[in-house]
Amino acid sequence: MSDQDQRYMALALSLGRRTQGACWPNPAVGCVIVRDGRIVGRGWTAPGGRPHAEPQALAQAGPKARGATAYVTLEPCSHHGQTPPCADALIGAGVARVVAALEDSDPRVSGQGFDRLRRHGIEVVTGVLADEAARDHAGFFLRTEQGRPLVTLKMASSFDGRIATATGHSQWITGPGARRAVHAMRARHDAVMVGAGTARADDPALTVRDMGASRQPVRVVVSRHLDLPLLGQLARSAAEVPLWLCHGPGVDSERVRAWEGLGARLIPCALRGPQVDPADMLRQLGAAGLTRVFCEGGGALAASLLGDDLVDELVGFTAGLTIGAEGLPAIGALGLGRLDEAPRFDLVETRAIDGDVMTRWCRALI
Ligand code: AOF
Ligand code: ZN
Repeated sequence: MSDQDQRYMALALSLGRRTQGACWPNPAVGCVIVRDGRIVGRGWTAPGGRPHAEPQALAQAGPKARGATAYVTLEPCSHHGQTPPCADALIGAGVARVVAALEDSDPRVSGQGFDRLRRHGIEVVTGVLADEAARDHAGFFLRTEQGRPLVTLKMASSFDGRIATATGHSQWITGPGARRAVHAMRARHDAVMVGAGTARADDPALTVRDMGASRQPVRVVVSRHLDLPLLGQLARSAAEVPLWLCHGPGVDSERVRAWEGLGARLIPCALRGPQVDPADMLRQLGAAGLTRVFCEGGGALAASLLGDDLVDELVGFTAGLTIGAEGLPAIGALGLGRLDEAPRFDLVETRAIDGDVMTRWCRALI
């Protein structure tokens, strides 16, 4: 694998990321077409998931695609869906070589896209920047292979890991720069999720603001009893921005009707103990098409996801203040006896944002 292949694949990956959060259940793929050392086409999966990346890059390249190399972050598709197979588009355009990062995990494709290209005499190289691509497409792979979306758990806390004082005062712990970074992260996920306690305490809108987002993430609220304020920000905006409510069995039918009347989608989930079962809930969100979920707390929901090993990425914003032991902890009880039972993550990024520090940690996925 040459340096040049890696450079063009890095560009294809960055193009693909442009629609992360806006094309679920499809993966956000990037494509670059290079002929004689010049980039002649760039494409990425369109918001909503179609058209796919390759036909857009090919359209830009026009006749220059003949004899060119196409760099794609995922195996070109081979199935007839709502659009014709991308493998056929590459063959038809006369591309000589396809460099892909990873094989597609969708059973309609997995390996058949590569086979088709090779059968038509196209040289196929795979595995270029595969680790980076696996991170970018992790939500898509988790959904197709395990039936659940990727979960990013975010917390904005004091130096001592608290998210509010004992009286519930929480605005604001981190500064405006960190809050802007949170909005940018929301935009790169298919859905933003909070527990009922946070929805009641903060009355959040959970929308992406001032980012020029092409699509708002779905708002997911987890509420065992569906006891959420019908006059809050979530209720007011339920007709415009999707609001999905995950609740337990036997909830009051009046509440169900009221929320449905406001435009919310109700998702009944199984219970585990007194709580909504996090694994069942994520399975249902996966079945509904979500590939990337950004969980913003609170402590009880965070603990239930962590306790079941359902968190793939942690994002922390830490502010330089201390709130003390009586403050509200960012993560509820995990009931651990030994440290080796604690879910552990690898540090992948640290950044100072104004006066706060952002850290990002990943579960090893590959
Ligand atoms: C590509 N390029 O840019 C994307 C691909 O529902 P459909 O027909 O649009 O197909 C969705 C599947 O296509 C999806 O599950 C994945 O296998 C592939 N996505 N493939 O060649 C793209 N987004
Ligand atoms: Zn395709």
